[in-house]
Amino acid sequence: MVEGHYLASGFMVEILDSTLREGEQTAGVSFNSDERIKIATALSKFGVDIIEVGNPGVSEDIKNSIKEVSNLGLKTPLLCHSLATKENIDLVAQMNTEWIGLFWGTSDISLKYKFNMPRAKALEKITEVIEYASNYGLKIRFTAEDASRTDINFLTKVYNTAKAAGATRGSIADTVGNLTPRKTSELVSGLVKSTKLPLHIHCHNDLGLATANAIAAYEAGITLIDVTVNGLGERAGITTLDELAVSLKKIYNVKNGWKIEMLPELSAMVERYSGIFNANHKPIVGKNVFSHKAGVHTSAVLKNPLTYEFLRPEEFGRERAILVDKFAGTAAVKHFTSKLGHKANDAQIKEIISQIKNRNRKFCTEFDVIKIIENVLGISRENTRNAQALVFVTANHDGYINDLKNGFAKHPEITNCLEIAGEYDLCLHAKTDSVRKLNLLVDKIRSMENVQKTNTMVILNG
Ligand code: HCA
Ligand code: CU
Repeated sequence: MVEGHYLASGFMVEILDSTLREGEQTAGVSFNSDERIKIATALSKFGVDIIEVGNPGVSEDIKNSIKEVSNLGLKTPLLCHSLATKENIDLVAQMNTEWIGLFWGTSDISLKYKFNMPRAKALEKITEVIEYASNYGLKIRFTAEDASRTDINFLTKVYNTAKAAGATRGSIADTVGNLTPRKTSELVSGLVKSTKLPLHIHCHNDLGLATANAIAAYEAGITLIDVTVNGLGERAGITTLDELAVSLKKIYNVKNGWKIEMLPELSAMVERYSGIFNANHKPIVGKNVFSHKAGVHTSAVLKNPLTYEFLRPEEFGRERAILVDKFAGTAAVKHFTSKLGHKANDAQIKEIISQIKNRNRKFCTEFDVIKIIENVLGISRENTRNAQALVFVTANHDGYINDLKNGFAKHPEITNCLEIAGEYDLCLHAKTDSVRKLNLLVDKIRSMENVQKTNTMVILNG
């Protein structure tokens, strides 16, 4: 079980990223060559230890893209996934990757319903394909598929058979996501003792436990953990790169040189290429995860962010937000008012809070708050003929950026539209002659077809 000393030991562990293999098995996802190259390059820069690039046997375009990625000469070793067939192994051997990942279902359910094969026959098959692949000089990761539902004695035999046939590493696949942290811990520590192969783990997220199980495997001495960016994969996906890497760094103090500051950018890139977007409260990269809302929280965070933050936004190139709406208290409203460049006395702050709390609308937006503050303070922006904002926009998919740009260009109140790199695709400059019009314009942009998400910053002086 979990040993206390592991918690502080910071021992290193490897990460294999499978966004380009498991990730592309997500419903509705297909990467093109250019996207594969960009994802692989970014993963290598981030510092994963192995990149699983796909199975060249799936389609001609995947085969060609794998070749292109392998021709990049990245410093990170590449692995091709392969069925346990000679044809597929022959194909992988042409891809010029260091690793091949072979897999065979070992649970009784797999043996009976997928292969109709007794255990002894499965061991023969595993030996045969591993020997065949080692003739090509490939490093072999052998995965016991559905390992987490495989009889433990047989599973041990499987890995030892794989080792005897020439496998370099073994992998424990929790193919249907039935493990728990405690079961993972017992399974991994048992297998680390009973097999001679360095072991990997591949945790599916059917119960939302994929990251917790991967962490339990780390504590129990696993050599490598499989992940995907944004947790993509079959059904509910697998362990998420950002959550795993940041947990290992922050809780276990591991010494791996992962560039965690790249995570938001990597996540945004994969969101765009996959068309699968994260929830706003997705850990680490979600839009809201460095925002503080309730009065009790914001007043404490303004004194010291440590009060309600374990992770610091600066570590990821992100910013903390102090939100102001009906939950806000004195500290947040004072903070916001002074950010606007205004001074307010206690009575005015009280009045502002009261108006915010008693607004008879479902939401109180930043624009509404500005309006209330300026009304209470007797400052009128309504007639300044100068209400401006920067609106950052992410398109649903790369292909829609131009359509959006063309749409925005027709809009006289959008005075500039720039394509930008990173989480957002476009930055718009919007200029109107009243806050009300600006508010309407931003609402319109938000509801436009192919706009995935927006972030609006009101220009205070300019
Ligand atoms: C699959 C199943 C797999 C294989 C893992 C591996 C699993 O989609 O082929 O080969 O390491 O979860 O068991 O992803
Ligand atoms: Cu899988």
